[in-house]
Amino acid sequence: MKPSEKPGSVGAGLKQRGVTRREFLEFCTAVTAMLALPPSMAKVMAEAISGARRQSVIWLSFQECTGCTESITRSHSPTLENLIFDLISLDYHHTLQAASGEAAERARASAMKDNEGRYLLIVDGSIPMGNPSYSTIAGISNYDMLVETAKGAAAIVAVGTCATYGGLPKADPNPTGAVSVSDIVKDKPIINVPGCPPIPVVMTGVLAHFLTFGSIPELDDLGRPKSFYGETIHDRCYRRPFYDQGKFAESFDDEAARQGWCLFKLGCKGPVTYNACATAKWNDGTSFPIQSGHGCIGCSEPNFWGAGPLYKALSMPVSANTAMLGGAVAAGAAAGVVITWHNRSNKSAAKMAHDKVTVQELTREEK
Ligand code: FSX
Repeated sequence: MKPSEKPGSVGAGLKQRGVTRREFLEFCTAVTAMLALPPSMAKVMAEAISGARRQSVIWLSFQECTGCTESITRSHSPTLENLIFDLISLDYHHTLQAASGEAAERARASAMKDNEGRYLLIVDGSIPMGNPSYSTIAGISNYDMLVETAKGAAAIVAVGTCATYGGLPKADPNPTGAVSVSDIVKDKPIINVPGCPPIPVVMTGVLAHFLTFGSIPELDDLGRPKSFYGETIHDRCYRRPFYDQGKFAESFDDEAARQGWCLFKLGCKGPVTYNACATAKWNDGTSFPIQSGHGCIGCSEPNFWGAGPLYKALSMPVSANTAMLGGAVAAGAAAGVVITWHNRSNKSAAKMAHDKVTVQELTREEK
């Protein structure tokens, strides 16, 4: 009997639900494309996943707004339904599970016992260290629940900026003493999937990678998967040609904004924000904030909320181009080109080294 035919395997479950091999292969092709893997990996992924047992997943939610769960329910490739029913066994999730109270806690305890060392722990929300009673579940503090559940996990996925860096709860003055998952757990592989909330297909793509390879994807120095966080929003933004030409909207309702010019001067944080919004987009690939007329607010970067005003331009181009554009459009365009050249050379060097470019570095170069 092939592994994919064994009772309890994902393959057997797919067959039972009437999913054909061809359909599953198509699904795997979409996922490999999303993960920037070679097309040949689709077959490997199909074999690996269908022969495996459904992955036990425990999802803990701490100090957060439930935006991350809201977001994952919008996943289109794979859909949440695919994941829950076909690929994983979501053994604990406050918002999505049917069980409540003691039954829910029993489900967490038995998933931990039955899958010791093998289950995947997903965490959204930050952990309050100021006082254990600031946030509790079933009378257990967030800290205690995290430490207890992390112990037997194979790996941890911190989803959302709250879990990855502290996020909104950690914003000054950080009244609860909020910290991130990696501030507490030091002895487990942690994949950071920041964003407030994160892009749905990025969350599910990370899960699909783990299911296929049984390992975590290649991460950058902030623990983020390089396949999704390797480039800035600015690098892939469709308004980028306007930036390069020095064409900027000055207000949200001016003619330049109507023409779709660059939103940099209105505070767009795209140049220093690493995420896949411009390519993966949202709502089944429909759009992303910049496409709907608002600059990127940098929600997937550390210190989001504490990094400065949302509507103030990042650095020099505001004053440089204001002066130059006042005199001549051509001069403004030239400024854009020069700035772009500096930023690009910085970024390509950083990319080669898999380093990050910071606001400070861009500011320094552009002065
Ligand atoms: Fe935080 Fe997520 Fe922002 Fe909200 O769970 S990342 S506040 S979208 O909900 O944690």
